[in-house]
Amino acid sequence: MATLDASCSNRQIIYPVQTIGGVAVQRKVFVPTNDEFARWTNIFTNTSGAAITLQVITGNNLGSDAGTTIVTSSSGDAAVTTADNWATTFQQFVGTTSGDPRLGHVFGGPGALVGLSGVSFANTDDNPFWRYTLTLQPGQTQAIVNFATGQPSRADASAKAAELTALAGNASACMTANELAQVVNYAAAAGPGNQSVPLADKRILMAVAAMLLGLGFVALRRNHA
Ligand SMILES: [Ca+2]
Ligand SMILES: [Ca+2]
Repeated sequence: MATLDASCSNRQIIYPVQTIGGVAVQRKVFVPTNDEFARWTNIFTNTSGAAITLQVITGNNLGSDAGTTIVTSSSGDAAVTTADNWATTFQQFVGTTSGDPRLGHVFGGPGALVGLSGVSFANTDDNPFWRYTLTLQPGQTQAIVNFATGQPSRADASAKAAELTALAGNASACMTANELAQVVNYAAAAGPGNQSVPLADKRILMAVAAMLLGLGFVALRRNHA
Protein backbone atom coordinates (compact mmCIF):
# COMPACT_ATOMS: atom_id res chain seq x y z
CA MET A 1 0.00 0.00 0.00
CA ALA A 2 1.26 3.48 -0.79
CA THR A 3 2.19 5.73 2.12
CA LEU A 4 2.67 9.45 2.60
CA ASP A 5 6.19 10.75 3.16
CA ALA A 6 6.04 12.41 6.59
CA SER A 7 9.56 13.78 6.10
CA CYS A 8 8.15 15.70 3.12
CA SER A 9 5.12 17.17 4.93
CA ASN A 10 3.07 14.38 3.34
CA ARG A 11 3.56 15.96 -0.11
CA GLN A 12 5.18 12.82 -1.53
CA ILE A 13 3.52 9.46 -2.08
CA ILE A 14 5.80 6.46 -1.60
CA TYR A 15 4.74 3.33 -3.43
CA PRO A 16 5.82 -0.11 -2.22
CA VAL A 17 8.76 -1.86 -3.80
CA GLN A 18 7.86 -4.40 -6.46
CA THR A 19 10.34 -6.90 -7.78
CA ILE A 20 10.19 -7.49 -11.53
CA GLY A 21 12.60 -9.97 -13.07
CA GLY A 22 15.47 -9.42 -10.64
CA VAL A 23 14.91 -5.68 -10.37
CA ALA A 24 13.35 -4.05 -7.32
CA VAL A 25 11.27 -1.11 -8.53
CA GLN A 26 9.93 1.73 -6.45
CA ARG A 27 8.14 4.95 -7.31
CA LYS A 28 7.78 8.21 -5.41
CA VAL A 29 5.48 10.99 -6.58
CA PHE A 30 5.93 14.52 -5.25
CA VAL A 31 3.75 17.59 -5.69
CA PRO A 32 4.96 20.77 -3.93
CA THR A 33 2.77 23.46 -2.39
CA ASN A 34 5.03 26.27 -3.61
CA ASP A 35 5.63 25.40 -7.25
CA GLU A 36 3.81 24.03 -10.28
CA PHE A 37 4.86 20.52 -11.11
CA ALA A 38 4.53 16.85 -10.28
CA ARG A 39 7.67 14.76 -9.99
CA TRP A 40 7.94 11.03 -10.53
CA THR A 41 11.03 9.31 -9.15
CA ASN A 42 11.37 5.72 -10.36
CA ILE A 43 14.07 3.74 -8.55
CA PHE A 44 15.54 0.51 -9.92
CA THR A 45 17.82 -1.85 -7.95
CA ASN A 46 19.38 -4.98 -9.40
CA THR A 47 18.77 -7.65 -6.79
CA SER A 48 20.26 -10.44 -8.91
CA GLY A 49 23.84 -11.65 -9.18
CA ALA A 50 24.37 -10.56 -12.79
CA ALA A 51 24.20 -7.33 -14.73
CA ILE A 52 20.76 -6.50 -16.09
CA THR A 53 19.88 -4.21 -18.97
CA LEU A 54 16.31 -3.04 -18.92
CA GLN A 55 14.07 -0.72 -20.83
CA VAL A 56 12.14 1.78 -18.70
CA ILE A 57 9.10 3.06 -20.53
CA THR A 58 6.64 5.69 -19.35
CA GLY A 59 2.98 5.57 -20.17
CA ASN A 60 0.93 8.75 -20.35
CA ASN A 61 -2.62 9.91 -20.83
CA LEU A 62 -2.52 13.65 -21.30
CA GLY A 63 -6.27 14.21 -21.44
CA SER A 64 -5.98 16.27 -24.62
CA ASP A 65 -7.29 13.42 -26.76
CA ALA A 66 -7.27 13.97 -30.54
CA GLY A 67 -6.69 17.68 -29.93
CA THR A 68 -3.18 16.95 -28.62
CA THR A 69 -0.82 19.45 -30.20
CA ILE A 70 2.92 19.74 -29.62
CA VAL A 71 3.96 23.31 -28.96
CA THR A 72 7.71 22.95 -28.93
CA SER A 73 10.62 20.94 -27.53
CA SER A 74 13.92 21.78 -25.89
CA SER A 75 15.67 21.93 -29.28
CA GLY A 76 13.27 24.69 -30.33
CA ASP A 77 11.15 22.76 -32.81
CA ALA A 78 7.88 20.85 -32.65
CA ALA A 79 9.53 17.50 -33.43
CA VAL A 80 10.12 15.50 -30.25
CA THR A 81 13.18 13.27 -30.55
CA THR A 82 15.56 11.44 -28.23
CA ALA A 83 17.77 14.55 -28.34
CA ASP A 84 15.14 16.60 -26.48
CA ASN A 85 15.02 17.12 -22.74
CA TRP A 86 11.44 18.34 -22.65
CA ALA A 87 8.37 18.99 -24.74
CA THR A 88 5.18 21.00 -24.31
CA THR A 89 1.67 20.19 -25.46
CA PHE A 90 -1.84 21.52 -25.25
CA GLN A 91 -5.34 20.58 -26.28
CA GLN A 92 -6.19 22.35 -29.53
CA PHE A 93 -8.59 25.19 -28.95
CA VAL A 94 -12.27 24.74 -29.64
CA GLY A 95 -13.80 28.13 -30.26
CA THR A 96 -11.84 30.71 -28.34
CA THR A 97 -10.62 28.81 -25.33
CA SER A 98 -9.34 25.53 -24.00
CA GLY A 99 -10.24 24.37 -20.55
CA ASP A 100 -7.11 22.20 -20.37
CA PRO A 101 -3.83 23.51 -18.99
CA ARG A 102 -0.79 23.75 -21.24
CA LEU A 103 1.50 20.88 -20.31
CA GLY A 104 5.25 20.53 -19.98
CA HIS A 105 6.84 17.06 -19.98
CA VAL A 106 10.42 16.76 -18.74
CA PHE A 107 12.45 13.71 -19.82
CA GLY A 108 15.79 14.68 -18.26
CA GLY A 109 18.53 17.27 -18.23
CA PRO A 110 21.34 18.25 -20.60
CA GLY A 111 24.59 16.33 -20.27
CA ALA A 112 23.02 13.49 -18.29
CA LEU A 113 24.52 10.02 -18.10
CA VAL A 114 21.37 8.48 -19.58
CA GLY A 115 19.18 10.16 -22.19
CA LEU A 116 16.16 8.91 -24.04
CA SER A 117 16.61 5.70 -26.01
CA GLY A 118 13.23 6.08 -27.68
CA VAL A 119 10.27 8.44 -27.83
CA SER A 120 6.80 8.46 -29.37
CA PHE A 121 5.25 11.90 -29.39
CA ALA A 122 2.91 13.06 -32.13
CA ASN A 123 0.08 15.49 -32.71
CA THR A 124 -3.41 14.04 -32.14
CA ASP A 125 -2.02 11.28 -29.88
CA ASP A 126 -2.48 11.95 -26.16
CA ASN A 127 -0.72 8.73 -25.16
CA PRO A 128 2.93 9.64 -25.77
CA PHE A 129 5.64 7.46 -24.26
CA TRP A 130 9.38 7.51 -23.96
CA ARG A 131 12.10 5.05 -23.02
CA TYR A 132 15.38 4.85 -21.17
CA THR A 133 17.83 1.97 -21.36
CA LEU A 134 19.51 1.21 -18.04
CA THR A 135 22.28 -1.25 -17.25
CA LEU A 136 22.45 -2.18 -13.59
CA GLN A 137 25.33 -4.07 -12.04
CA PRO A 138 24.48 -6.54 -9.25
CA GLY A 139 23.30 -4.51 -6.28
CA GLN A 140 23.36 -1.24 -8.20
CA THR A 141 20.56 1.30 -8.01
CA GLN A 142 19.68 3.89 -10.64
CA ALA A 143 16.79 6.31 -10.69
CA ILE A 144 14.87 8.07 -13.45
CA VAL A 145 13.07 11.32 -12.64
CA ASN A 146 10.32 12.85 -14.76
CA PHE A 147 8.35 16.04 -14.28
CA ALA A 148 5.04 17.26 -15.58
CA THR A 149 3.80 20.81 -15.24
CA GLY A 150 0.43 22.38 -15.98
CA GLN A 151 0.48 26.07 -16.86
CA PRO A 152 -1.93 28.78 -18.02
CA SER A 153 0.01 29.51 -21.22
CA ARG A 154 2.17 27.67 -23.71
CA ALA A 155 5.08 30.00 -22.99
CA ASP A 156 4.72 29.34 -19.26
CA ALA A 157 4.74 25.59 -19.85
CA SER A 158 7.95 25.78 -21.88
CA ALA A 159 9.65 28.04 -19.35
CA LYS A 160 8.81 25.81 -16.41
CA ALA A 161 9.84 22.65 -18.27
CA ALA A 162 13.21 24.21 -19.13
CA GLU A 163 13.69 25.28 -15.52
CA LEU A 164 12.99 21.79 -14.18
CA THR A 165 15.79 20.23 -16.26
CA ALA A 166 18.24 21.60 -13.69
CA LEU A 167 16.80 19.31 -11.00
CA ALA A 168 17.62 22.01 -8.46
CA GLY A 169 15.78 24.07 -5.89
CA ASN A 170 12.13 23.12 -5.59
CA ALA A 171 12.62 20.48 -8.30
CA SER A 172 14.86 18.44 -5.99
CA ALA A 173 12.90 19.05 -2.80
CA CYS A 174 12.20 16.01 -0.63
CA MET A 175 14.93 13.96 -2.32
CA THR A 176 17.76 12.71 -0.14
CA ALA A 177 21.40 13.15 -1.17
CA ASN A 178 21.51 9.41 -1.68
CA GLU A 179 18.50 9.48 -3.99
CA LEU A 180 19.91 12.39 -6.00
CA ALA A 181 23.16 10.46 -6.43
CA GLN A 182 21.19 7.59 -7.96
CA VAL A 183 19.53 9.74 -10.63
CA VAL A 184 21.02 9.13 -14.08
CA ASN A 185 18.91 11.31 -16.37
CA TYR A 186 20.00 14.73 -15.01
CA ALA A 187 23.59 15.87 -15.06
CA ALA A 188 23.20 17.96 -11.93
CA ALA A 189 22.37 14.87 -9.95
CA ALA A 190 25.80 13.39 -10.69
CA GLY A 191 24.51 9.83 -10.94
CA PRO A 192 26.29 6.57 -10.27
CA GLY A 193 29.34 5.34 -12.24
CA ASN A 194 29.44 4.71 -15.93
CA GLN A 195 27.39 2.27 -17.96
CA SER A 196 30.15 0.81 -20.13
CA VAL A 197 29.67 -2.78 -19.10
CA PRO A 198 28.89 -5.69 -21.43
CA LEU A 199 25.23 -6.45 -21.53
CA ALA A 200 25.00 -9.80 -19.84
CA ASP A 201 21.31 -10.03 -19.41
CA LYS A 202 18.72 -8.28 -21.53
CA ARG A 203 15.28 -7.90 -20.16
CA ILE A 204 12.35 -5.74 -20.83
CA LEU A 205 10.75 -3.87 -18.04
CA MET A 206 7.82 -1.61 -18.52
CA ALA A 207 7.43 1.00 -15.87
CA VAL A 208 4.04 2.42 -16.57
CA ALA A 209 3.46 5.82 -15.11
CA ALA A 210 -0.15 6.76 -15.34
CA MET A 211 0.32 10.48 -15.74
CA LEU A 212 -3.25 11.61 -15.53
CA LEU A 213 -2.32 15.21 -15.71
CA GLY A 214 -5.78 16.61 -15.94
CA LEU A 215 -6.52 15.50 -12.39
CA GLY A 216 -3.72 17.55 -10.94
CA PHE A 217 -4.17 20.75 -12.78
CA VAL A 218 -7.64 22.14 -12.80
CA ALA A 219 -8.91 25.65 -13.01
CA LEU A 220 -6.12 26.95 -15.20
CA ARG A 221 -7.63 28.83 -18.08
CA ARG A 222 -6.44 31.51 -20.40
CA ASN A 223 -7.63 32.38 -23.85
CA HIS A 224 -5.25 31.50 -26.64
CA ALA A 225 -2.16 31.77 -24.48
CA1 LIG B 1 -9.18 17.45 -22.25
CA1 LIG C 1 13.08 18.62 -30.93
